[in-house]
Amino acid sequence: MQINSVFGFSVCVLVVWLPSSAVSEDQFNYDESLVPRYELPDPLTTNDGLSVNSAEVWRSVRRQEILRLFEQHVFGRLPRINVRLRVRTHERREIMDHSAIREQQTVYLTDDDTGPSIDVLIYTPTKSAGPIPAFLGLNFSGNHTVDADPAVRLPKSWVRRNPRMKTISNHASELSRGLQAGRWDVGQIVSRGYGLVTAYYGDIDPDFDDGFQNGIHQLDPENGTARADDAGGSISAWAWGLSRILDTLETHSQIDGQRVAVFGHSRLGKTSLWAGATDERFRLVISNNSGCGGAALSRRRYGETVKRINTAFPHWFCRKHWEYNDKETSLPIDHHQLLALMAPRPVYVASAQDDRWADPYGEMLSLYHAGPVYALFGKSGLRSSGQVEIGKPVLTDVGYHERAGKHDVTPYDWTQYLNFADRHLK
Ligand code: GTR
Repeated sequence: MQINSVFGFSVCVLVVWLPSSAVSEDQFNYDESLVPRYELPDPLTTNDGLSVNSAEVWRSVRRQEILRLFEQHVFGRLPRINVRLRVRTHERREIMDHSAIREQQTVYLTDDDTGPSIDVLIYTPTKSAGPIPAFLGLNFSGNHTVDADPAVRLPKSWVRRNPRMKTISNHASELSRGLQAGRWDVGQIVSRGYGLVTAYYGDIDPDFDDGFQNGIHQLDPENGTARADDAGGSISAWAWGLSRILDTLETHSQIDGQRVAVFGHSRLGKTSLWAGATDERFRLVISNNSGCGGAALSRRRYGETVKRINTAFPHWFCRKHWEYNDKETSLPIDHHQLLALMAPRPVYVASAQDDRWADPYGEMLSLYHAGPVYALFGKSGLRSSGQVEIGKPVLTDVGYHERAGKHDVTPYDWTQYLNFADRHLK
């Protein structure tokens, strides 16, 4: 498949959001006319060069191959940790004028309360006829940043020092209560009949390069041995954690564990995609502004590049992924195949217009090129590879929108996810 830039003009937007490490923007390309010509690996040709022409062959052969290629060359394997989960509920109370129930639980990963554990925050509508579908997503700064109520527990695990989060040490601050509530539209989600489940990603694996010693890595039998090239990085650890939370939702009294959508923003959008790929129990998968290493096509080298992401965040991917710094064309996969791993389940990709760093058009093209795999199942992907109008969502068996504004999660985004979920989960 030969792909050329579709624009004859230059798009020069240099407003990017680079929270974690300063970088000079002019090293990166934001000009569509300078996107290199590239050829995407065909999702429907096996490693041996055979054409895949049935859903059956996709499932039994090609899907396994692509999953393995992502394990070997991008994210690394999920940790091989066997756990017996224990759930303790600390709170179950009606909130929001009795319209919703909030639960706080701790999921213990060992028999000992002092071992690694994940605090989970759950919202469900007070009134529902039978088990309901739910969204599950990790949060960046602690459950207390999602909900300002002082009854919400502060994380005990490491948090990033961040003036915006009002933290001056690596401990959660009381002052950061509710600071990210705007990203979690609990009112809208619950009033439309869905549950919302979230947990702090640092409870699973603190987001810094510590040589994989902390979080759930403490439980990894491979820990202490020479690190394999395909050993999973933090994204694999976070994805593993999402699956463990899903395990607990399968026995939740109000949530239907068979209708859980996995959601994530930015690095956690890369994570929701990897969780959706590795765990087919997730019935719907949502990537919000996931960019490089998530929905975006690496070969486009638009905005963030493989080299930049591996350099700034060496712990996110497997070691083998570093070999593709400035060598994207040598990757045996590209990220349209990650999206194809969701098929035939519905997948939604959302971009933001000012989020050039994440390559909005590359995210959309990636979804478009996953289409042939959906077609094998008689499902429709995106119908055109042309740019989608800002603020005009496209909903088929996959969903896409580009919202005006910056890298973020807004009530507008949630409205689209709910509309999509109404079609596919209700
Ligand atoms: C950026 C990173 C992006 C994105 C973002 C985030 O610094 O370059 O890939 O993941 O962080 O997760 O906040």
